[in-house]
Amino acid sequence: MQRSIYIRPLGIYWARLGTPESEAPQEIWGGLPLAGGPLAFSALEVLERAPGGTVRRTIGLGDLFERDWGRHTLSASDLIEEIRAPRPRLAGLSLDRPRIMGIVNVTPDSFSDGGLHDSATAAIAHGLKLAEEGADILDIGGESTRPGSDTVSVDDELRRVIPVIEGLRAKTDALISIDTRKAAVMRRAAAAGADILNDVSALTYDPAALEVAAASGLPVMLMHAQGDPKTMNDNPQYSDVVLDVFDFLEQRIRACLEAGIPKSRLIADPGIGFGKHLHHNVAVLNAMSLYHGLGVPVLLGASRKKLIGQLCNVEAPRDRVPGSLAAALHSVAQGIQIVRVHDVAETRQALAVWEAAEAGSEAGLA
Ligand code: YH5
Repeated sequence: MQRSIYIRPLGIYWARLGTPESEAPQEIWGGLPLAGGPLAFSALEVLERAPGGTVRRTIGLGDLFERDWGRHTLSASDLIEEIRAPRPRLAGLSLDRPRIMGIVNVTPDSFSDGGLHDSATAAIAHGLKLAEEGADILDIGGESTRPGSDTVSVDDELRRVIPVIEGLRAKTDALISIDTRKAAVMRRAAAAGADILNDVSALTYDPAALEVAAASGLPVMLMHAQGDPKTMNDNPQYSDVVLDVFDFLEQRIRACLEAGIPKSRLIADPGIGFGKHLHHNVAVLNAMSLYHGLGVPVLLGASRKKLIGQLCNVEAPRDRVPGSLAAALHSVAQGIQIVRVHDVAETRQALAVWEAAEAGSEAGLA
């Protein structure tokens, strides 16, 4: 079932009273808290699929309840509730402030750093450095899913990632996620101490993945992609990319619920760069707050990706850090809970200054 109406929080502003640790109830005038985080929203964009294209209207919060939405399956308060409800902890990590996931590539063709971290020792050292710089989660990936890349065998992927997970598990308290589409890698990574499964195919690539993920008891990051990495950016097609991505993620959340993975263990990610041209990526970035309507924490991974290069005319991924920071801050200002980045120290600095300026206090993230 595809829904015909979607709502997106707008008018998002800093509303936290007191410090992140304080238990004081939030009292917000003129808005509602956004996913239990430090932000609130005061208006809504209502998006409706229509024969001639999506119709978008901006309304005040009060208008939503006054209007008759009778022919729609979900009531206004149900829609709002998904956006408003605080998100539960993720593998023990509270999500009431933005969190940083640091990327640890263990691929010889590592796209963004020229394969500097292709040996386990180097990858472990890199992961520890990112943890020290303030990464809350370390994302270990042994299969390059860069556009155009070939698949990797299960054995090769296991040889790359398992020693790194074991090495990091022994040396850091940071959460460890495994970036894989393969059920066998998920199972072995969980046994080696991984805390989170991160699947760029949202558990669709490997027929066994849904069951293995459910049995692992671990949280799962579900990312949208259109097509396989090899060909995905050749000719992506959408009716409305922002809403099509929402529908896909909503369906995958439903599949997880049916397989016994509760919503409290799910994270949604619109998948920047995965089967999307520049205008698709920009549309998704622009509409990031829509995905709070899925009722789960939202993650963004735009770090050093091609869209940054296209927007800024920068060829080398390592020179795309400032643009990556802008994408991260834009998303965090829309209430996105986790940013997946290569440059942890830089991201942490940007977030600390953003938060201090928003809060008007020095007691921020740093
Ligand atoms: C993601 O967005 N991405 S692997 C091309 C680049 C730079 C980086 C230089 N795994 C995501 O990081 N998992 C990857 O051009 C991911 N979300 C989640 N959840 C691709 C990648 C990259 C690709």
